[in-house]
Amino acid sequence: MKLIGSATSPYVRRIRLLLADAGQGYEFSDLNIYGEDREELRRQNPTLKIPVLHDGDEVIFDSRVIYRYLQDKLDLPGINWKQENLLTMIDGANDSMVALLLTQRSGIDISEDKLFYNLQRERIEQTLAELEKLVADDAFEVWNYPAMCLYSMFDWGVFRGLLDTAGYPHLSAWLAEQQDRPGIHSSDPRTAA
Ligand SMILES: N[C@@H](CCC(=O)N[C@@H](CS)C(=O)NCC(=O)O)C(=O)O
Repeated sequence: MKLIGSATSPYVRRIRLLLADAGQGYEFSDLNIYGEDREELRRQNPTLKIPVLHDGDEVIFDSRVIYRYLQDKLDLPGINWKQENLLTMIDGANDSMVALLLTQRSGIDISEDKLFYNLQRERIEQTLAELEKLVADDAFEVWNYPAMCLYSMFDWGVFRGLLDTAGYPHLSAWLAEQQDRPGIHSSDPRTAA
């Protein structure tokens, strides 16, 4: 198995955590998707996004689909409808944070009172407030795929300076409790930056 990604991507990290937890070995291709490895990304995925998983002749795009593929292949637990909604919330916050980061990197001031930035900020705040409540209610007690996605998203938001841990005491405490889970340290975006 080969995972095409980058050492800092939260969508790639969730799959790295999953593979580590399942004890599945794999080759990791760490691309600079906005720089020198752009051509390789074009060859890998027409949507120009990571992660991409290669397994023999199969090439799978998108972390959510990769999970479904690995679930079948490695006999992992299924995701129920409630958990699908958790993934949608986590992805909503994560996509908006990626959009804000790329806007910021384009030299645009994202603190301006503009519709697009306001909508992203509102989505991030709303989903994170809901996730904070769910963590307080022990909805993420089990270290499963939604928990790995939550960990990767929240830790990445903090790493990129888009989230303030002080506003999310339950999430922050939950994050600290997961430090010894398989793959957490080796996939830390801070060690790659
Ligand atoms: N829905 C996709 C999202 C993946 C995604 O947005 N990945 C980011 C890296 S963190 C990316 O490739 N961004 C490239 C771009 O937006 O141009 C998934 O779950 O795999």
